[in-house]
Amino acid sequence: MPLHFRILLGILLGATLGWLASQFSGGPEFIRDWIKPVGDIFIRLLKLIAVPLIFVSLTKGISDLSDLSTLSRLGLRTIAWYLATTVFAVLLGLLLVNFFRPGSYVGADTVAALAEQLPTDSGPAAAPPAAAGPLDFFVRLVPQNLFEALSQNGSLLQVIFFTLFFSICLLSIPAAQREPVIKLVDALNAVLLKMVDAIIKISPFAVVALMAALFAEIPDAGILRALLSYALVLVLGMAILLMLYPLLTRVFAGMPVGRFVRGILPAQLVAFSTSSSMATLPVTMEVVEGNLGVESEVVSFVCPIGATVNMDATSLMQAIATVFVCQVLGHELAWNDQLIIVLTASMASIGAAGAPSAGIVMLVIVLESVGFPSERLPLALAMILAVDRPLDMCRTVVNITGDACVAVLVGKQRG
Ligand code: DAS
Repeated sequence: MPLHFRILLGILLGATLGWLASQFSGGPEFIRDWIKPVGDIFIRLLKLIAVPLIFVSLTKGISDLSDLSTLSRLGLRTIAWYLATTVFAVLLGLLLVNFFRPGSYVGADTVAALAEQLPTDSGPAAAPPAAAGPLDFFVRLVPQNLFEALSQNGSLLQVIFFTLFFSICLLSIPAAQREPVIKLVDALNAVLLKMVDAIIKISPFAVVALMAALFAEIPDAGILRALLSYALVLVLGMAILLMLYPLLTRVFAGMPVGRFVRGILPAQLVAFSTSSSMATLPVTMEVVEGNLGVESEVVSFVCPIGATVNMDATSLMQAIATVFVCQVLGHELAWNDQLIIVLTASMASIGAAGAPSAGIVMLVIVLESVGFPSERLPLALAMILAVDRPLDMCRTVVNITGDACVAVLVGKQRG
């Protein structure tokens, strides 16, 4: 049975189990003590893999540029377009989730029930240190201890700062010297993708546990209403992105909108059915070169990097999901927390692998970057996972469309 059907089955089974448990005394406690730990283990595995995955996939993405001159010729333009569309997607997500406030569809009684179980000393928006100066954020960006940055209390941004610093210096040493490092990074990337694959394979079981814990705790219809509104806000954001790409290729590359929309369709269908940008990559490259007329040198450079580091819909989802779960828990995020989301969601989507549910792997990191209490991560993940299957299929379609759009833009501008 395909993974997405197993996950859907897990959602239904978990929700039923949780609801049944909530009807009997001692039921929620049974779920908490004997079922929920499976979900907790799944979340710990996600947190375990996220940081090394970011370091290796980002290093691989940059070191694939072969040397600094390629970085300047094709790479900078490609990275500029990738970053521009990714940051736009995050800002769009924050605009939509703060405007429509899907998390407010949860009844006040549910929010109260959830909030009272929150640890009082660690709300999502943990206050910055009182002595924080105006540039403190940039000072703290530089990790003073790599292993501390990689550890639990380090920050994602410090890991990314080190990775970018490491990768650019890697490109600046002679090719013969850096070859062994690049081979090692390639191998590590392959191993980590296998680990992500293994973690995602156990996700149906984790989904049962997470959904059971969710519905044992708050089996009221309010959460369903909130989840539906969350999904609609995300779909609206993805629709806007899908309208943006043909406009960009029309304005900056003179490509007729119809040619782009029809040309990319075969890859979109594969993306929808596989939920994986990586699995779709061969088809994306074929249609970008064959239907959209981009030179093969540009296609073979821009598309593979795009499939791993350019995931606009995933960064859109992470921005919306992070603010949504904080809304459900009745906690507003200050503007500087939302600024941190722009950075971490953009970078987390770069580190996410182009695999099914990869966006969920990084969501844990974005939530922690705004001080979201670890104890409530299972609840947050359960809510997002409940509706993530069909949304992941849509996200993958948007991700590969964004990759194709940038390939057309970079290819046309090469002249
Ligand atoms: N399924 C991912 C992809 O392949 C998208 C995601 O998980 O957000 O693009």
